[in-house]
Amino acid sequence: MISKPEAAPTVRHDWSVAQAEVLLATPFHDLLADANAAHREYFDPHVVEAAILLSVKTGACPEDCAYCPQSVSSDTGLDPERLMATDEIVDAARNAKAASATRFCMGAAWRSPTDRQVEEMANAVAGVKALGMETCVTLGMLSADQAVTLEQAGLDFYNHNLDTSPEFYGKIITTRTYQDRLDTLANVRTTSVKLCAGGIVGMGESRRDRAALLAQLASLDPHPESVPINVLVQVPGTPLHGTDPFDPLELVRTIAAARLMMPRSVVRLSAGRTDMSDELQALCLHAGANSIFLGDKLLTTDNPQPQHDHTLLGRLDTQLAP
Ligand code: SAM
Ligand code: DTB
Ligand code: SF4
Repeated sequence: MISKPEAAPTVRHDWSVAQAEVLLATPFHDLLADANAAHREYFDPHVVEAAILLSVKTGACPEDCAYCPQSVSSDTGLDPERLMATDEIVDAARNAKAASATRFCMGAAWRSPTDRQVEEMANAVAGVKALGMETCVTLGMLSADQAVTLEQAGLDFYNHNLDTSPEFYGKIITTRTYQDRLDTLANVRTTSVKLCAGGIVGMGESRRDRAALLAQLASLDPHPESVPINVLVQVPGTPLHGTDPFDPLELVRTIAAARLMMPRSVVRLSAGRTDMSDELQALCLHAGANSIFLGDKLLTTDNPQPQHDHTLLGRLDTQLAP
């Protein structure tokens, strides 16, 4: 008989790395059954949330994140672009709303914004909010005062990822520490702005690293309201281009474990979908993912064509959140 580790659809903040690793190693069908049950306990499994991304300031980023095409340390031939004007950003949000997105996520390739840049982003947030959309920004490291400025503009979510385990982190980024990232999350938590925090898989990390990432995320109290799980998009010219291929079923396990460890959080199947089969994405949604980025572009890289996504969701009897 297969001995099955205890599934825990309850909300806990004391997951050890070893417990998370046991969860990831659960026999596949048991893990998926438990994750799907937890998903159904907290969410309608037929509904997926759709967010649309816009890169509002592109490239020339001083950080050395080895996965990122926008870093000055990468040689990707990307044309850097200055911060977009507020009305251009709001126009793009209007298009996103017409394309059925409920959340508009604005990303900037900054290490940490100046107060002036935060003021400009606060204006953009207010403009997007006025369209009746949820707003999310990802601007790099943020102080508590800057988080208050964004809160006052009506910001709903701040995205800042831990990316990987504390142990693997130093192989990926050297220009800011894991603690810097935790400090930004804590600064956002001094306000009512909700947290979107997750990571990337497929960077050559071990299963234990994925367990440690999930344990870190689950130790946040409350859990991040949104948990993006990105699969590395391998961009030529970035240091991680050429990383060994990643077993897609490890992605499914990671999503299932995220669902079980943070059962009330929205888990987003984020970057990397262009390289996934429809069947793999279906398995990820079955394992508890309930959000995607819609639109043919992420920040600088490709995302599936919207029509393809609509058709896939239809084939899965799944609707977009109203
Ligand atoms: N500069 C800000 C920061 O790093 O916090 C915000 C933008 S940054 C592009 C947002 C996130 O995108 C990163 O934390 C990382 O998780 C994800 N990301 C960037 N490049 C990626 C890639 N090639 N594949 C998968 N995810 C990626
Ligand atoms: C997140 O976790 N994934 C999004 C969003 N947050 C900002 C970004 C993915 C970026 C993929 C690489 C690119 O398009 O530049
Ligand atoms: Fe800069 Fe963000 Fe890319 Fe890192 S992930 S290089 S901080 S844009």
